[in-house]
Amino acid sequence: TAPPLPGTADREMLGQAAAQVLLDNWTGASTVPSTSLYPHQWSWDSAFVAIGLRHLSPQRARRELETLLGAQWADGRIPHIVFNPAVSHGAYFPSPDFWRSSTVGRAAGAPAALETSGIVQPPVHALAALMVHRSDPGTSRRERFLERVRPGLVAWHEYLTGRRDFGGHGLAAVLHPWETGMDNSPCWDEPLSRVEPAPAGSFRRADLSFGDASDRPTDLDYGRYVSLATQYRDHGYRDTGTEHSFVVEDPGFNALLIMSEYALADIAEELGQDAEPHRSRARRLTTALMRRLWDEDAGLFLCRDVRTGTALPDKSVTGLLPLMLPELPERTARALVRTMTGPHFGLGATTRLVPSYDLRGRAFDASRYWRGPAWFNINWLLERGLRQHGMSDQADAVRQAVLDAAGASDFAEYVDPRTGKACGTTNFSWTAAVVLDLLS
Ligand code: 9WN
Repeated sequence: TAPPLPGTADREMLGQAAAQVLLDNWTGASTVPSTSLYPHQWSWDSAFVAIGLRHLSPQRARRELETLLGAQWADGRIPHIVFNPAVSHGAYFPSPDFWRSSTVGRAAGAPAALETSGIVQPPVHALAALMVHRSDPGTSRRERFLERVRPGLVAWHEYLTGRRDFGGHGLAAVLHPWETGMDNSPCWDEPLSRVEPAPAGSFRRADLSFGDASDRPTDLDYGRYVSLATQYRDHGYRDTGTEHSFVVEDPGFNALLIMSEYALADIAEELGQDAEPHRSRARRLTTALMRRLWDEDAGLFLCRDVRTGTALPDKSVTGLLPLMLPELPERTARALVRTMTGPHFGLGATTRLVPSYDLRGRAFDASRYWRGPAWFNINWLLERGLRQHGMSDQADAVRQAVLDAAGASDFAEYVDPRTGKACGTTNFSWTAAVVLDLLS
C-alpha cells in the first residue's frame, strides 16, 4: 500500500523548493554541493545530485556526470574535487595550490588542463549513470550516453579493485578519511591517532567562515587530514612503492562499489555486451565483504585497519550500508535491520532518521558532522536497502522522515538525529536531490 505522503500541496511545494536548490547550485556544467561552503564539484555529491536532477532535467543530469568524468585521471581514479577555475583559491581549503594535480599529479595521470584533488570518494557513479539513463532512455540512447561513460566507469572500478586492494582480499581500501565521505567518523580516531598533524598555523580553514565550529571537524582532525594529503601528494599520488600512514577498508565504500558493479552489469547488458564479469565481480566483492568486515557480535559491518590488521570497534552507519546489497545473506540483512532499529541507532524508537554513529557510542555528538548527525544521502541509501530486503513499512517511514526533515530544515547538510535540528549549511544539493527522487 502507498505510504502516506504530505498532502498534494505540500508535496508540490517541497518539490519546487528542492528543484530551486538544484537550479541555484548549478554552475553551467555541474552542481556545487553548497554555494558557500563547497563552491566546486565533489565526486559522490555529483552522483547523488544526478540521481535527483534526472527528474528535473535528464540532460543536466547526464552533463553532471560527464563533467566529473572529464576530470578522471589516466590511472582510473575519479578525483574527489574538480575545482572551478572561476572561484578564488581562498574560498575553499585545500585549494588547487595545495593539491597541485596538474603538475605533481601528472605522473599518476592527472589532467593537465584542469585542477582537481588527488584523492577519491565513494563510487556511486555507475549506479547514478544507470538511473540517469533509465529516466530518459530515448535521448540517452540517441546521445550514446552509456557508450560514452562506460569506459571511464570501468576504469574507475579497475583502479579501486586493483591498485587500491591494499589488504589483498579483494576489497578497495581508502587512504584518507576524506575518501570515505564520512570525514570525522569516530572509526578513524584510532588509525588517525598515529598520524603526526600538520602544525596549526601552517594552513587556514576556510570552512569555519561559513559554519558553526561545533558542527565541523576539530583543528586537530584538520591537522591530520592535511598531513596525510601532503604525504600522498609528495609521493606523486602514487599508490604503490610507498608506505601509507592510513589504510582502511570501509564497508560503506565497498557496498557502494558493489552496487555500482551491478549497475555496470546492467549498463553492459543495455549495450549488448557481456554483463557476467560485472555480476561475478559484485558477488566476489560481497563474499569478501562478508569474510573481512562482518561482525556477528556487533551486528553490523566494521571498518578494518589494514596496517594493523584489526577491526575498528566503533559502530558507524557505514557498517549498515551493505543492507543495499541484493545478494547479502538474508540472515545478515535481518541482523542489520535489528541493529538499525535497536538502541545503537534507534530507528523508529528514538530516531526517525538513521544517525551516522552509535547513539550509545563513546564519541557520539548529535551535531558534529559524521559523529552522530543524520545525513540525507545515507538515509536515502538505507531506504533502498530496507526496500531491497522487503521491509517496506520501515522504508516508507524513512522516506517520510527524509521528506519532513529536509523540508523543515531548509535542505540542511545534516540534522540532529533526535530533534531534526539543522546543522552545517542549508540549501545543500544532495539533500534536495534525494528529496526529488523520493517524491517521484
Ligand atoms: C571534504 C561536499 C563534501 C562531502 C563529504 C563531506 C564534506 C569535505 C569538507 O563535504 O567533506 O571532502 O570540506 O568537509 O564530509 O561527504 O562530499 O559536500
